[in-house]
Amino acid sequence: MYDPSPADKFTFGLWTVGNVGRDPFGEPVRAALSPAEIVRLLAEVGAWGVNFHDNDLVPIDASADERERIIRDFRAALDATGLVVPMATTNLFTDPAFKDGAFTSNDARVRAYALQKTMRAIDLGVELGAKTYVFWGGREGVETDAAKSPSESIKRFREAINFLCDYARDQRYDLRFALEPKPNEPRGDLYFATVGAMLGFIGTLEHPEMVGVNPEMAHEQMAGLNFLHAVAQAWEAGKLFHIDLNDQVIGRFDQDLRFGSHNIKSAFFLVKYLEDVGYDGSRHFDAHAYRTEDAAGVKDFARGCMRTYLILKEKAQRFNADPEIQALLAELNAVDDSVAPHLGPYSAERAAALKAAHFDRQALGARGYGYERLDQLAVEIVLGVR
Ligand code: DIG
Ligand code: MN
Ligand code: MN
Repeated sequence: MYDPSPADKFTFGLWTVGNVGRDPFGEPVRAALSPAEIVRLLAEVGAWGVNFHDNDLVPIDASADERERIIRDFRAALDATGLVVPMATTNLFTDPAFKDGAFTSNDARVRAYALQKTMRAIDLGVELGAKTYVFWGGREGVETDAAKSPSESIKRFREAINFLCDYARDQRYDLRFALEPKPNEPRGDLYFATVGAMLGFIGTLEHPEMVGVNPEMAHEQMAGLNFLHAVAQAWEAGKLFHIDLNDQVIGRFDQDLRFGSHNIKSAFFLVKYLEDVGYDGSRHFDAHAYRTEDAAGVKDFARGCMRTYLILKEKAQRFNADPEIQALLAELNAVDDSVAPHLGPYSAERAAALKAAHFDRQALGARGYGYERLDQLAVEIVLGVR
């Protein structure tokens, strides 16, 4: 009942189930897998698609022959398993050249190299079928604001995205860009820290219609924000082009935990929202297994992400079909006949009538909303007793 199918559009990046368990205080604990081995692993656990950074697939120093072999083997694995490549992105954060950022580096040579690397990575992503291109500015930030003006950095980032939008248009690529925010890590502070900051930025671009956001659950939660509200604002603005699902303990470094493994209630309301509004993009799990896990544990991780999503999807259906919950919501959202004429688009008549209307403020303040009952019912849905 909770087994994934291609219709669920579950995807994983090569770097997720390929994570070797290195952390700032420890060496790798798992063997590295080839891209083809990762594709076969994802097919075995029931994923629909696989995403990649350029250098997850082709190492930055690979020769032309190695590059050709790697891509051939990757394609063969895709063909053999039926997995697709919905999203691609550029690694602009691992190589030391990017230690002061990529598009916002103070070194103009680095900014130019980052554009070159990204154009080549876009070509590769499109060649393998990607329709969404993610930009996560992992090094676009500072440890000290003595280094550069934040507004100068915004200008540099805008120039880069405008240039690359024009490149994709020039190449006639069927591609949309999804900007992924994060408040900090690996830099002390990252520019464009939240979904809201990215939405504000997109409006300043030359081609805003081809640029949206890729919200990540752990990143908004690191900033102490309600991830659902960020996703809903992106969706409402027509800018939810992709989504990175995982989990996070608030106030910690980016843990990229298995989806639903910590904030189950947040995960429930997020899944409910995505399903209620009919989001039809990838459900991408940008997460990785605990460092304690072996190869079998990595599959447990991947299966757990998808299974929890499907369980919560079914619970959202139960919430939407629950007579008591729906009766409470209908009552809460009912509009009293006495106030209905006052609501709606502006007109001079409506404004005059509204200004003259009488409101019993004490009565408005005295009423109860019944949210304790409503939330208890939601919790009981999540707990599986309704
Ligand atoms: C980190 O959350 C970033 C990188 O994993 C990748 O560039 C992007 C795409 O999911 N998320
Ligand atoms: Mn993350
Ligand atoms: Mn991410």
